[in-house]
Amino acid sequence: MVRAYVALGANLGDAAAALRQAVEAMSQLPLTQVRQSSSLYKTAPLDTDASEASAAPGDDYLNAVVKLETGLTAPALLDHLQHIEQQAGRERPYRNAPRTLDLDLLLYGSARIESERLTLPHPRMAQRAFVLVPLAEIAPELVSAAQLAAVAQQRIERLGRLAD
Ligand code: PH2
Ligand code: MG
Ligand code: MG
Repeated sequence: MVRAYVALGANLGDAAAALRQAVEAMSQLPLTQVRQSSSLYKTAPLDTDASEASAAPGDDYLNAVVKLETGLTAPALLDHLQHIEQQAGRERPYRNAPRTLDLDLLLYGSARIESERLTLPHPRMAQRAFVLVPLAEIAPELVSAAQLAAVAQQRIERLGRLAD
């Protein structure tokens, strides 16, 4: 079994319901258990590609991070996460478009992977308060004070429990 961390995000529709349903769906995956989930956070949208004609800045996101134990390989886990995104009605009209559900694999054990589909650890996780703050809540050993300080200007507000 491998310990993996997944970042959840949504900023379209009932985002809280989408994140809760995603945790439930991950708990139903083969060979996989959800060990811990962070609180639910409201966060400012980051890095939206405003150069796209159709790109609006979008609403605030809800974000969270969960810890999984899984016997799936990293590519198989990614396939399942993308399937859960599709079930939630995810469309990809342009990069960083507002989304009903985004599931990003952050870490898969100590794996370092650079393939066309998957880069691990997630290459942008260290720049994002919406990843580091919930990750630090459930895995404080993985996030340094310096990393948190580097993203301290990004708006993030803890709303409460994601799952019980
Ligand atoms: N996801 C993005 C782009 N920007 N901003 C916030 N606050 N939360 C996200 O999950 C997020 C984002 C691309 O996946
Ligand atoms: Mg993402
Ligand atoms: Mg994604």
